Amino acid sequence: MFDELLERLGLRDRHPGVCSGPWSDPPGGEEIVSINPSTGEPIATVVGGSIADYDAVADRAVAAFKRWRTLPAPRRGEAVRRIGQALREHKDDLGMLVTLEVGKIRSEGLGEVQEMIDMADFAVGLSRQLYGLTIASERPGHRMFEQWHPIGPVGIISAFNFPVAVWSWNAMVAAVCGDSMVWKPSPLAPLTSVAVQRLVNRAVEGMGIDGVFGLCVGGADLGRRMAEDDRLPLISATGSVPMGRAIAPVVAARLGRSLLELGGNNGIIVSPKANLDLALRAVVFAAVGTAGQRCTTLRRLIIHESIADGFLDRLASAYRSLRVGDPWEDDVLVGPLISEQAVASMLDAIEQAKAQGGEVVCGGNRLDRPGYFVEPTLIRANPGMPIVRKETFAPILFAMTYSDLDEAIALHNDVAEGLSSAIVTDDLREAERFLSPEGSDCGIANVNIGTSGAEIGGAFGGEKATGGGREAGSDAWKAYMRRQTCTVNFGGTLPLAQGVRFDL
Ligand code: UN1
Repeated sequence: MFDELLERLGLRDRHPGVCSGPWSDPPGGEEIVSINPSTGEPIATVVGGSIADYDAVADRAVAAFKRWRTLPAPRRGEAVRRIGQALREHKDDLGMLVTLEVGKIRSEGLGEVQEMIDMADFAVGLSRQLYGLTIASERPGHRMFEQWHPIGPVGIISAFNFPVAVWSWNAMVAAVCGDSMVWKPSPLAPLTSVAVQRLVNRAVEGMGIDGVFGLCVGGADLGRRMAEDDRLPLISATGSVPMGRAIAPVVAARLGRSLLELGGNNGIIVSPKANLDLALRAVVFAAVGTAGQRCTTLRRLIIHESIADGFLDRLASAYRSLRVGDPWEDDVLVGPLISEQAVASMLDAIEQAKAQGGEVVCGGNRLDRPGYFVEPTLIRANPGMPIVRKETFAPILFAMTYSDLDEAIALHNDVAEGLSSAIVTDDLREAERFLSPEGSDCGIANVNIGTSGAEIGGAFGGEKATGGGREAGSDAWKAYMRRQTCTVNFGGTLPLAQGVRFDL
């Protein structure tokens, strides 16, 4: 079944992972084995790029940029429209490949591709809406305005958990903005990136835009090279906080721009005025969806003391009823973790939680079967436990109680990251307080929904250790362009701003 899937997507074993129009075959980097996390067995090998291969892709991105930036944005939108169409046509297969390579359940694998399609549609519309402002000049006979120009080749570093959607957040927007790009996908998900690159190549064939969409599969050394590379004025990186801490200073040292979307330690406040049926569903999806491997995954439940015991009982029975297993099976809601290392770090975090006084309410174990399966785990904790402040990329939910809303908000904000947040309440004043300047300090703040599963139309990202970047919708496109403020004097004199006189 899987062999046919790979064949339909044109993926062969030892597939090259370097492309900027034509594939480099074979590239000179390390061989990266794609592992099926549901079995622990290899699916296929992708040959990554050496630094020299990367340099060639980046050079081609520079050359392509010089042409691409002169093409009118709506015509660049046409290339993106074709890519969206190709994704529609291959949604089923690509979604299945996501399931196979990173273990997302079937509907989430398909959802990931739908997110790419939505991004393409959004970017096509955006290609006619890259608006600048006209500004009232204080000088007579002058017109002042701003315009947005393409910034240059963009480096895109993506993570395993949204192996292709996060590329599309960046690539679809960067493309209509007039930027070329070099993509370094996660070495844990090389096959999906190769499959996407093949679809892109075919979609834009004949448009003469080779080099606009570049791919170079590789590891951290390649990421470092990209961060140092003056040819890439913008590095957009999604991944862990330590990854961001490694990349950002290197980009900053060359005064480049970085757009960071890093970790989260996301919380939800469940008020005594909540609809608890809704709260239960919101909490379970946010905490265990994608096996707890979203940057927006719910990691901290902050629940009012008056309802905590009853709610946690219901939550524990919901956890026990979840089917964990092969992600392509229909009734499975929780697939595997991505790797052996991910399992080890989850089990280690559970041990630390116990040692620090946490009480495991349910879960806590690895499943006794091949692959990287674990039980979603609910732990009663207190806010003083150091492990609660650490993002463990696994389905562990720490439950803590509060007595008044201000205390809950303070507790909620008392972590390094500031990505996503939510409150469940039917009380308007509580909800608005959570959304006020004294409320959640996160880039995403929700009422009566969970922390994960954002739509692409909004700007996505977070504050503090999450890195401050915004991707996808709203005006996130501005990060992919350079702003130019222009003043034109159409009078015959030269009045100066601020009333300065400089008479010759
Ligand atoms: C991530 O995990 O890096 O809001 C992104 C969500 C998804 C994106 C998560 N749309 O959960």
